[in-house]
Amino acid sequence: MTTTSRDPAVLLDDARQGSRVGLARLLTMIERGGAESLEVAKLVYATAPPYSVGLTGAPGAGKSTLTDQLITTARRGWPEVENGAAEAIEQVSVLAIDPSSPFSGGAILGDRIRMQDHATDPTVFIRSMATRGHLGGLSLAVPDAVRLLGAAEMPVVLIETVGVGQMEVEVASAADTTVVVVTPGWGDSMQANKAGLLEIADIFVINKADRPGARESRRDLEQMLDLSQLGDWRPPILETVAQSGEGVSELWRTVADHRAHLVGSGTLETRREARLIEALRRVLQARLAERVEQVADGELFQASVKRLVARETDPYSAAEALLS
Ligand SMILES: Nc1nc2c(ncn2[C@@H]2O[C@H](COP(=O)(O)OP(=O)(O)OP(=O)(O)O)[C@@H](O)[C@H]2O)c(=O)[nH]1
Ligand SMILES: [Mg+2]
Repeated sequence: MTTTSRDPAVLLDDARQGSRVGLARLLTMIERGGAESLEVAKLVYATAPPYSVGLTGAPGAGKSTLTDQLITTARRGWPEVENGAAEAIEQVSVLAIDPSSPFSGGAILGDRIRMQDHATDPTVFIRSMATRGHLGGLSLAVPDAVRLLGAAEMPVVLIETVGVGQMEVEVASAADTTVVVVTPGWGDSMQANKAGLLEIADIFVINKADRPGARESRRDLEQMLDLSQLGDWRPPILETVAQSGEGVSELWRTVADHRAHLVGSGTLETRREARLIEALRRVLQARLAERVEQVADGELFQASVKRLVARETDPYSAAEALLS
């Protein structure tokens, strides 16, 4: 299928009919920001979001290897769980987020993502993503991208974020189910705690469970959970060996459990509403920041500065005057 249009509505139609080129183009528009991305946003926020699963954790914890395994498992569908029926999943998409990299669209795919097995699978869509000009940065670009994938009729989106900074926490917590990946060893779970990952975790995975120290990690995590304020869902702690696939079906089943829990308790809706509120606040903040820059470039601003220097006004009164 050849997609030559730059019209987001046409591209989205193409994407719905399976055009990867159309989908990739729309994602690039979102990354770049600008007028086109606003057109994309208008389209994608008019459709229901897909189910999103975030995987986050320290560099090298095995997130990509695990994601790779989860693609295969997820394609088998949602398993039947308590309060949740089995459901087919026709397509799975993956967003690999790298906040530190200005490149995207494949540049990092080679070394950072170990999902080559799926590269030619038409039911799997994999894309790495970084910000370029998106207003509000990744914390807005990623939710937009997730909505886009949903609008393109992908029911499940896996989001891998590299690193453990504030941005990663924000991106990871924008998923419906957040999986925090740690590796055996006391340091890792402490790190996760310090980085604020404990608060956002719905599920813990101790990956590389083939290495010594998994039991100690589990104990540390249990202790930390005992000390934290938990709601009606206590994050389960699972062990996986991503390389061999051990524990991956169990992990997917636990994601399905969490999903059924969110749906059953009504929390899915309230969480999604909270994220929309957050998105709206971020856009407002970014817009107001732009407005401040515009005002600061203007003549009235210069005049205010002169009056300040001449001790004829104070910054507060001057700001009030500039705003009105
Ligand atoms: N022993 C062992 N090694 C693993 C396991 N899972 C992944 N690895 C290895 O750990 C290394 C890092 O795996 P990745 O999947 O790239 O880790 P990542 O968390 O995606 O890394 P970044 O994206 O760079 O943060 C690779 O060499 C994997 O083969 C596991 O369960 N056991
Ligand atoms: Mg990775």
